[in-house]
Amino acid sequence: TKQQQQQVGAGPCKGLSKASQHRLWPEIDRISMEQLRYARLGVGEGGWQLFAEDGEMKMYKREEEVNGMVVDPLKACHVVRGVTGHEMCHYFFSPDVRMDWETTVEQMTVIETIADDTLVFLQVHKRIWPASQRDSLFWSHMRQVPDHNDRDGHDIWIVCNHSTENPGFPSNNGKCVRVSLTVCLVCQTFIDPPKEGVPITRDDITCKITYCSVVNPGGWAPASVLRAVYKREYPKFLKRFTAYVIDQCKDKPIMF
Ligand code: 18C
Repeated sequence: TKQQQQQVGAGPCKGLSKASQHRLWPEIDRISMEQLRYARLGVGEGGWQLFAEDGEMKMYKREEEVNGMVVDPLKACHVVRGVTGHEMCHYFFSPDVRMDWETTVEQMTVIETIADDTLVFLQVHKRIWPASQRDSLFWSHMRQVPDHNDRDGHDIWIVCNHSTENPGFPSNNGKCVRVSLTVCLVCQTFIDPPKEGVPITRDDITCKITYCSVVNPGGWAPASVLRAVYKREYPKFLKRFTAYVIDQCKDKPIMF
């Protein structure tokens, strides 16, 4: 029964998302958990090459092409102090703050609210000369998952974004070429052992993040321009986004 389902939960999901009744749910659940496993694999194997580094931020890519289009998978690792994984994921997911940190987007619309933790976005991206302008349509799902390797029971938070289709918003009608994307942000919170009777402060918190992304440009774009955009935009995004979250959180109570 529905009640039993809610009690036992479904798979690795702690509670059952309201999105579980939706036609996209099997795909959302499967891709999110696949992305979680993929994010947690190291970069030691699989031919990852380091292409950008800044303090504790490290970005790796694998050069890949599909039908002559660059689709280089990216994997980035970073350590951010003073914020939790829940906070990181909250600001990455929330449409309310998207335009405050996202610099590749010209226009953002939530076209469907599947549940509080699951939305469908349509985004029009900034145009890069000489290529056509791009847009993207994707579901975005946020979830807390238990970390079985962590005795202290610190959970992992994930946001997964994955392209989808919607008959009301067909691709390539008009000026934009639709990109397809699979992106995930996986965050783990570490807390320094608190001293007796002393409350945990932001100085005791460290967040380890992994960001993975594969974007297919959806139509021809010059490989050299694309790789140059990639090399500039991903480090810019991760630095700007993490600084934004630190700044937003600093005077707020900790959201564990
Ligand atoms: O993950 C990020 N943001 C999320 C919320 O917005 C979401 C979005 C993913 C963006 C996918 C990229 C879409 C293509 C955009 C076109 C490029 C615009 C650049 C404008 C520069 C001023 O998951 C953070 C995203 C971080 C930045 C991503 C850069 C990706 C570059 C890939 C290029 C592929 C498109 C090719 C366009 C033609 C270029 C010659």
